[in-house]
Amino acid sequence: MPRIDPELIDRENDRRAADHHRRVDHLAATLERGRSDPEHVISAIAAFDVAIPSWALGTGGTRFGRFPIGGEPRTTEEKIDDTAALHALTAANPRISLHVPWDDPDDPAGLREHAEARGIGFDAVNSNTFQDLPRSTGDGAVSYKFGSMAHSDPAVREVALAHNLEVLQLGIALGSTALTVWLADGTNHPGQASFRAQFERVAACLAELHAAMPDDWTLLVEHKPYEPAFYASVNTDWGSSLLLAQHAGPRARCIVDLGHHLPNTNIEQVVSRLAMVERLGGFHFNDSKYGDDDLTTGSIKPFQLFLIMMELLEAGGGRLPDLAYMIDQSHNLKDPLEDLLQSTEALQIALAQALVVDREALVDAQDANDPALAGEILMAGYRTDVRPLVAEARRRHGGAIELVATYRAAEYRNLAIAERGADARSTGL
Ligand SMILES: [Mn+2]
Repeated sequence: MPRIDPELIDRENDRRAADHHRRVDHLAATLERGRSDPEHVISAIAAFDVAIPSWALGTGGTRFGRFPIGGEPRTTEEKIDDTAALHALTAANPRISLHVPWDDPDDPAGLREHAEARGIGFDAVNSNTFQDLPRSTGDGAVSYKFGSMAHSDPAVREVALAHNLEVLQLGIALGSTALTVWLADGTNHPGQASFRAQFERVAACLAELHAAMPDDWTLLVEHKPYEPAFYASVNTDWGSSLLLAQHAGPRARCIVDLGHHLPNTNIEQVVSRLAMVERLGGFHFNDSKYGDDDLTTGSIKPFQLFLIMMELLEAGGGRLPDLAYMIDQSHNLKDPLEDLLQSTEALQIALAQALVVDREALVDAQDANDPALAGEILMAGYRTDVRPLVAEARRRHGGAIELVATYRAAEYRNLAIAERGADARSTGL
């Protein structure tokens, strides 16, 4: 099994220690001259973690093609091994999120043991009712071609509900506490179906699913304006998502996928609204330039990510609320593990930037109707190079000061290719 040796991380950290500590001390002194406590920032970064999606550990693809990288995880067990490698480096990826039936474990207890032995737990489980696969549509008697929970045929809706209940049972066996419904329902043509009838069918189905959940579980709904439904998605925007969650029940909440908004949507404001009514369930982190939801978190709009962290800290009274934080990306060019390392670090950086903002001074400037001063205070946080504190938070928990360089020094990809083969292909997007 390929793994990241903690001693290798120590050696790599030792090589960088002198320079690293100089940078940490300098930044800490700068922050202390302001009103920030560097130790508070370090412990808040260390407390943050983000789940790894099982489907993003192999290369993704577009309709134009897919270019596998070699050594991709062939089984869910191997996906867990890759997650453990990421967690060893970041100290921030202790859970994996499975997607059924791309992951279809026949021995959940054995899988749970495999994960526990590597210090990995299970995040939200995800259902799939947008592909006709034996595990989701059964023997082929029904099809999701025209929808699942929104389908006009009650037999299809029943199969979709049954699949979700099966995923729920699997999640219970694995120790997960959340189910995310991947709802692709909608229409591609005006007049194809009634907006209202489709919405009401989905709402009814989600309410049934909610009623079947154990008390400590959360049902997560995720909106997406288009794709695969290119005319009208049933759960098209945060308003629709909120209505569905409210209808489903008190333990239903909304996922905000950063790539699932129409251009120029003020996502940080969406976050604020959903948090205000206590229906913000979590995130699928990624980034996008145009209409995709695949690019490295924080690689295109790092300022937006920072502003989202600002809203989360406000919602949590200065701390991050306890939500389902997950990365949801497709890695077409980079080594998927390197992309996930960069995404995890981008989240840690955005959070640290938000943490060093002088929030009391910001509120005073807001109350004094002084937008220039408010901007000065906000940008002082955003423009602080917080990377030394982020690296220090990782180092103190056994992680790497430099993520990608340490990953490369470990030659993890070569080890994975040697064990799994150059043509090993992962299931997923
Ligand atoms: Mn998503």
